[in-house]
Amino acid sequence: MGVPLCNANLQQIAEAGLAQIPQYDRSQLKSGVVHLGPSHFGRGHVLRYLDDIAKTDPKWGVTMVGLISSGVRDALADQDYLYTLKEQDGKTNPTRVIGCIKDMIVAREEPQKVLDVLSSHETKLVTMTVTEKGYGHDPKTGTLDFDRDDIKKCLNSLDEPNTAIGYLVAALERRMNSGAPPLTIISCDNIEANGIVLRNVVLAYAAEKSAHLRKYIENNVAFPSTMVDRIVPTTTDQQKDFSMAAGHISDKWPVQTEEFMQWVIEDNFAGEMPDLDAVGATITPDVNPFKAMKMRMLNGGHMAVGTLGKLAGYDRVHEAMGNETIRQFVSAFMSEVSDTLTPISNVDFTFYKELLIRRLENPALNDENSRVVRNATLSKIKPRALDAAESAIAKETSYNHVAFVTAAWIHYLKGTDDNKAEFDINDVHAVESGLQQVARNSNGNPNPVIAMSGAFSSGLQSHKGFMDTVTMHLHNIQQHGVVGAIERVNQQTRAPQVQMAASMTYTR
Ligand code: CS2
Repeated sequence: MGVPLCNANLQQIAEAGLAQIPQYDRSQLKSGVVHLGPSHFGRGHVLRYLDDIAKTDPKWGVTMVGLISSGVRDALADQDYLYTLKEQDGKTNPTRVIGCIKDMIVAREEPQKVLDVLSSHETKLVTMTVTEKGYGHDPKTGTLDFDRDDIKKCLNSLDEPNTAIGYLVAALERRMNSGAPPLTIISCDNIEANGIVLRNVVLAYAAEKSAHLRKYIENNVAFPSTMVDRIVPTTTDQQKDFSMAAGHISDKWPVQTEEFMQWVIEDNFAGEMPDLDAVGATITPDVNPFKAMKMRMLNGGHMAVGTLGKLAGYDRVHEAMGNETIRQFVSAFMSEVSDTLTPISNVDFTFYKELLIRRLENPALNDENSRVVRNATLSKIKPRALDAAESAIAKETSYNHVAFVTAAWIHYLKGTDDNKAEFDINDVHAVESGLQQVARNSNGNPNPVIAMSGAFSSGLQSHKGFMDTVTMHLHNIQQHGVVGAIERVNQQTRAPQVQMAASMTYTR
């Protein structure tokens, strides 16, 4: 057993050189921020920024709210809500104790307490990492999905919410009635136009309560859009056990991440805000170009390496990147999709690509291919690949690599790799809807999967060039295996000049 993580042991932890401890007096923390969703990403990214904020201003301490599961709360409650964050660049791997969580509540157990903190006048900022599903929206329209069971249930008992959106609206009503200060609610989930989606669903939900509440929200609450970036793999049980061993800090739920982090936030706030700019966030009038860049190059790159890697028999992202054929393809894929992007001043997409390749190669992250392609049918193939194909068609640039990833995804759905080993495709929708079976039966014809998946626009489905290219690649993958098929693509593409950027920035 190592040194148990708790307030009383912080000094000992620092003196033994085990981790950097909070450089502020935790007893002075107030709860200016409520964070919804104790996900790995939330704890590895948003809370890391807020921990820096707490150093200079203790009023921005955090109350963490989990909706259903009590797992993280149970783990952290025994350790005064402290946890360790390992920021692994592959060489030094510094560990930092994050101290900014003041309290943690599980909504299913203490719903009133959640409403109390969300409507407290001390709360000025809400941040959210509740995953795409947590918004209750229809991804096709970006508006509240009144047909969803959880939303229906919530709307049937407006004062006893059971969804993130229901809690927000119930709390905003209380804030309206008690004359609370304005509130900023920041979505930190990786969905397109996240601020707009959040505003849409909150306003639609509020309108079911009263037009007056809707108006109040329009006038007093801001929903900035954001681009968030940091690779935060899921902590494995092995890592948890390892952290409990002698010579370490005993932390029941540590988080491991990389050195790089980025948070671009739309300059759209209501009332008082922590100085996020001072701790490295970028505040900008328009986040959309940053979001598109990250979604298509990084998340699209993840989609590529995860799909191709798994088919080639690799479980880990860095292992797949260690295969030169796959690495060259991923690099060329990123270059191809960068041609579809709107230029951003001071940003060099080639430097950005080089940095991304280095991040994906980081062995210390040990990230899983199955994580980066998880639920691809519903939430990944469209924003990470097909949107780039549509832009490429419109701009008359190349879509060859995107078509290859599309074909590889169709093949991946079958759940058998090039060595004939079966694997779990980690895509609930594809399994439950029968799409996986359709892929297995379709014998080299991509059309049945494309038609059934719901991810392709009619324009893309009727684009002969794109569809023929997908069909050709699918044929090659089946015929030569994924690596053999990639070799054919790489031969047609000039060898990418990947010269690694030395620093963690990619600006000019
Ligand atoms: C990954 C992301 O699962 C995925 O879709 O691509 O979680 C990725 O690690 C983050 O967006 C990085 O910021």
